[in-house]
Amino acid sequence: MSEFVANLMAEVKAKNPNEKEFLQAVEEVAESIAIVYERYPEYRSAKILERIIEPERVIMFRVPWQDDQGEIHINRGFRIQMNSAIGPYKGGLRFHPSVNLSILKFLAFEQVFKNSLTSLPMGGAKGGSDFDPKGKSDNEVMRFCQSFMNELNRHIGPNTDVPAGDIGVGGREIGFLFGQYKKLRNEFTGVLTGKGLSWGGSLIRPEATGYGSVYFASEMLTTRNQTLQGKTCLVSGSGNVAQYTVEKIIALGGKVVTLSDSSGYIYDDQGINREKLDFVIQLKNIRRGRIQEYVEKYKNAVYTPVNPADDFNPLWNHKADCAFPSATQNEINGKDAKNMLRNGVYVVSEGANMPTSLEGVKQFLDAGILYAPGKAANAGGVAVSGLEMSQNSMRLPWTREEVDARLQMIMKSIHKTCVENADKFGTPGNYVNGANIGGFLKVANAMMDQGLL
Ligand code: NDP
Ligand code: 2IT
Repeated sequence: MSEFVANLMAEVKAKNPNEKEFLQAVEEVAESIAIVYERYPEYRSAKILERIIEPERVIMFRVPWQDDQGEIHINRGFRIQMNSAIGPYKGGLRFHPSVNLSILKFLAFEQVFKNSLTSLPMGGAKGGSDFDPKGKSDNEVMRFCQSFMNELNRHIGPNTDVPAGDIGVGGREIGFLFGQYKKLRNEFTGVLTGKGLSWGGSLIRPEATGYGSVYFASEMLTTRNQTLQGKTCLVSGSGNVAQYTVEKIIALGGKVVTLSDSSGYIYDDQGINREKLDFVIQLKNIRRGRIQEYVEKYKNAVYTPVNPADDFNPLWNHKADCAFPSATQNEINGKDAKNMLRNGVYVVSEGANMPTSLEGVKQFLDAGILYAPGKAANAGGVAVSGLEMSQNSMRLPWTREEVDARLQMIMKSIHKTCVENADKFGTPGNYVNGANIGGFLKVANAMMDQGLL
């Protein structure tokens, strides 16, 4: 660790004790920005990174709601408005019992760089609640979303802050949130993305993160004159990102052998084909069941429960060429990374945000594999959110083909930005530096132009 990073981290740690995910995200970026500061001392004296680390605004609020039996529950709601240098705040909402300030600050911090990489005018934000949608009825989820929006509505708007989905927030939740915003404000505007198609949503938004992550992997493979055709792929998660990652890998001729949820994973040596994927989509999105049910239907597949307290995750210990972690943060630790490399994995495209621990990242970088950090590889989701905002402003929907073509163009351009910046700053092939520096420079220049804020 350089002296600059050590000093910076000591300060950030003192100010934000116990925020381990946030500290992890900052440390990973700081290592890259140290290189920029050396070459361009004007950013250092303007303390651009130090300013980006401090959120512009943190909003924390009470979310009371009543369950179907009439019992009252109180959850905590958050919105972290991290940076608005290049556009309105933009980023998802996460509903999961693990949600806390550290997790949302890490996500909002990452979002600043990711949104900048898309080349669209979007600042960075994240929000959510420790509410657990699992096992709740549609009516309970609706009452929760309405209560959440009762407070959030006063902090957001189509030109101020535009939330979207993340873990636990999909089309159903965005619908309830949008309905309540419209009722409270008496405005039909593009205040949220991921909306339904008949009320302002964009084609390809549900697919965008997964498709984008696979497009990014294909771009990385192109640098070695290869394609996904015939490649064996490990995918984790079984939610929105994982589902469309599998769909695109199948379409490009790859073979997916794993999927997971927070209880365990399935390994299907014959590969997850279109029919099996449809079963998973029905299982997870409609019946809201567990991935374990996959092996009751497809007898050749094996289910293994996973205990997050164990020192490695067996999902990452299978022979494969590519890995698409698409569940949650820190799902790949140092030991998992070692297992992956030993099993032949040489392409990692992060659909999830920060799925790899710092130790794991170091191993991927040292091994010189094609490793794309989440802020580059999963930027397709927010990019198509940006395209949804454009369509809302124009009041004109684009076709599926048009949005998909733009998504592909954006993923190509992010890849190019990463490669060029990695080269320019003396670390060729290092997509972590490439993404961090590429995302940083645009925000930094906007902040320099706009004065000390
Ligand atoms: P979903 O809620 O649709 O799915 C999440 C999946 O991850 C589920 O299979 C879930 O299992 C699993 N999961 C969640 N928490 C944990 C945990 N603590 N341990 C193990 N597994 C877990 O969310 P998304 O697919 O939208 O999000 C997945 C990842 O992608 C997240 O990191 C998110 O931040 C990131 N992302 C999402 C984008 C989007 O557009 N939706 C855009 C960019 C990144 P279970 O069913 O058991 O909860
Ligand atoms: O992490 C992410 O980029 C998202 N959850 C999507 C954010 C968005 O505004 O579409």
